[in-house]
Amino acid sequence: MSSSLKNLSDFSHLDVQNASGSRFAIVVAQWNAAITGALLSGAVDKLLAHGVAESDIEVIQVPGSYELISGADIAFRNKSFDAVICLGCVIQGETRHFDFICNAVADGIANVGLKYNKPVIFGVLTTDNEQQALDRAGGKHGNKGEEAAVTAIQMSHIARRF
Ligand code: DLZ
Repeated sequence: MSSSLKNLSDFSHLDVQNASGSRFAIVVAQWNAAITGALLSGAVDKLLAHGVAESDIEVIQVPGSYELISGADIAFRNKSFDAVICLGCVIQGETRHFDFICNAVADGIANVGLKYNKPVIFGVLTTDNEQQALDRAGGKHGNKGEEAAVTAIQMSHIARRF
């Protein structure tokens, strides 16, 4: 076996401690603001903890999760970010609106990433109720904003490597 293929179970290169010099945009939706605000705090704190300068983090607020798509596009179009983190919270209601928004956002931000050839991170909670969202925004299931920030750091590291 080729030596470069020997350690395929070694993921240690994803254990990026220092992300100083990398630039990130965080696009965050206003809908369910108490929850998205907690996701945003988690993401910002995580980036700072990994050495990202405050001046290298730009926060773009948009009305709802659906607008995360154009928010991510605007971010890449205007500045060179290593990755864009999208944060939102869509809570199931009585109509099919939930499905339309969730599917559109997932597809839409993926397309933005492909368009600019840069990582876009899906930090959107899609829950049955508010409690499930609170549990994932600093509650018993952690903070998905923090996880999104770590993923952004990992992906920007990979993008720089290859
Ligand atoms: C309209 C709507 C509804 C019903 N629910 C949510 C939600 O739970 N989370 C969210 O982020 N946004 C919601 N929106 C707003 C849409 O994302 C969008 O802002 C509007 O449809 C206008 O494009």
